[in-house]
Amino acid sequence: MKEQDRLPPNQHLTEDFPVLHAGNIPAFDKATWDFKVKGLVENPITINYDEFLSLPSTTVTADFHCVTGWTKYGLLWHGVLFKSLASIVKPMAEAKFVIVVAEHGYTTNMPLETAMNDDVILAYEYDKKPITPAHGYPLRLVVPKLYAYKSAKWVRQIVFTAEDKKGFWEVRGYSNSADPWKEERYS
Ligand SMILES: Nc1nc2c(c(=O)[nH]1)N[C@H]1C(S)=C(S)[C@@H](COP(=O)(O)O)O[C@H]1N2
Ligand SMILES: [Mo]
Repeated sequence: MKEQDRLPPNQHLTEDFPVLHAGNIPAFDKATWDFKVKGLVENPITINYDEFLSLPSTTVTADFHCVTGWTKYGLLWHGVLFKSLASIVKPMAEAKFVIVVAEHGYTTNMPLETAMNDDVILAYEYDKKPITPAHGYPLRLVVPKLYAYKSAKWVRQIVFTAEDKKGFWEVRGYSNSADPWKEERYS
């Protein structure tokens, strides 16, 4: 793809990697940290950080689009694909949405079908190093095809549901569908 074709409408390119979030960067205590996948799944799991790191992992290179207007090209993430996590927990037929729960009660939501996309990853490394705390260490979701408020930092739970439930920015007026190519910024 040509460079200019990679930029969604009314976005501008940034070289650095801005840090953007509500609230404070949460502390990480490996002794108490856990990760849960629950709701409408056959095999709910609660695992610790070492167990998460031992899951089959892969690398995703993807552009990143913030709804406030900046885009960064070619971010290199390493972690566990959402779809490989789904193959472990086995979503029930009734599961149609996922609610992503992060520290401090930040949440975001999307159709299960969207989360199952090949490039949706629960990442613990950025640029071949552990993600920095400001960018979501120890674990963040990355949903490259949607505006970055869907890419929750400091993730602790994934909940599979039958009904959609708007997350932190979605209830504050940002688009529920968040497609940068359709410029779905506000609802
Ligand atoms: N937990 C949490 N995750 C979050 C946010 C937040 O406020 N809290 N902000 C989102 C928004 S609006 C953006 S643009 C990206 C920014 O990611 P970055 O700080 O790594 O660039 O994080 C997203 N994930
Ligand atoms: Mo954002």
